[in-house]
Amino acid sequence: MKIWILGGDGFCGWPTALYLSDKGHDVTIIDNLIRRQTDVLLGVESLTPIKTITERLKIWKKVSGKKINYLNFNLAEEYQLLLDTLIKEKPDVIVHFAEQRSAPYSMKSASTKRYTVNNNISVTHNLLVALVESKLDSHIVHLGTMGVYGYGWSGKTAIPEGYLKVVLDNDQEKTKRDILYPANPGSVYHMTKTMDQLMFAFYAKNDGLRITDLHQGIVWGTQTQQTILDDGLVNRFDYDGDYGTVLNRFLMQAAIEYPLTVHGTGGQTRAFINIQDTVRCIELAILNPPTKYDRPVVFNQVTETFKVIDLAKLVSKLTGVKINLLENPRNEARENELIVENKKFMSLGLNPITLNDGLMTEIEKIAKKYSYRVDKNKILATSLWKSK
Ligand code: USQ
Repeated sequence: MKIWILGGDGFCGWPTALYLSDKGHDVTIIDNLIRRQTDVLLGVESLTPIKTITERLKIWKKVSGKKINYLNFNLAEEYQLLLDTLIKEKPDVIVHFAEQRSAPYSMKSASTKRYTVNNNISVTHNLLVALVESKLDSHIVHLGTMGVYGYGWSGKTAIPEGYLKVVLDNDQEKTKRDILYPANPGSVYHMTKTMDQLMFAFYAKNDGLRITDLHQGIVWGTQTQQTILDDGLVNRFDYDGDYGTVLNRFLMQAAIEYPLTVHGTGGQTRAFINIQDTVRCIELAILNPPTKYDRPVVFNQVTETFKVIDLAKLVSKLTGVKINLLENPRNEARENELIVENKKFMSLGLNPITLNDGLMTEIEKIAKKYSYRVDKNKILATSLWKSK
């Protein structure tokens, strides 16, 4: 298949591009490299030393004998170029990762809130409009987030995959409906992903666009079977207070014996998935597309749930590093339960990597190996949800 990866230079996009190329697909990355510029603005670097996109692609060609094409343009702003390129290239599938993905960064300032909304909403909408205009039938596979459901929920029934069965209570007939699970974003970033869902619902209904929305949990791990083939293919690893995600941050902190930065009590329960399962899920989604005029298909792309404090205890037990309970910079529930349905990917054959399988390898092969690159001044999370 001819597959575009929007945002294919990023943490999820890069290993996905390699995986799909390895499987024999004709892959094109479209990326304006903004994530690398944001690192420069924030004064941080990936823990792993990542090569330029041109070098990465050259190394991939040498290692695998396969070519990945690369286009640099701004999907939020260069609509005509997007439309012309679509008409010329006619991709079968478009995997859409091209969004600002950090919740703390999205809450940092008025400017980062506006950037996150302007970029994320415009990229998604431009893509949808361009597909309608081009009259192509490309399948969009979008990386959404578990955070669209919010974490205020606590109960005994699992969060369903996208849609909730309801009975309209103010209706004599007690009509049954399937509605999008009520959106409850916890940051400006998460809010943009809830807005994406509405745009998808509209364009699927009105224009018959075929859309899969993947509600992914927090990714941990770094390498995949393709990124380990050469040091120059290594995936990025964010550890800083804005882009680093909780478990990878704990792994890096353990490697340098920095007390684990638990926000609040650590009672927050979150859903997790290993990066190698992310790439497999994307492939499964590509191989199982919706048909025209179906509502968007939603998968919960998660394999395990944990409380933050339990992750910290696990890493602490493995490595002996201390735990530090910090004042929480976020506005989030101190404690929550979380049960999530993920039957769809399981029934398609996903055989998940669990935390027990990979934690020590991550600490030894990545966090310790590159620990000399850590800037300790960039570890604490400083973006506040509310000014003090
Ligand atoms: N946390 C800590 N200590 C840290 C970092 C985070 O206790 O050093 C806590 C946070 O307060 C939060 C939880 O860990 O309660 C998760 O934070 P995170 O930074 O790992 O994840 P989050 O901000 O939710 O966002 C990440 C990705 C985002 C993706 C999302 C999936 O950056 O792109 O959509 O995970 S989910 O969380 O399921 O919505």
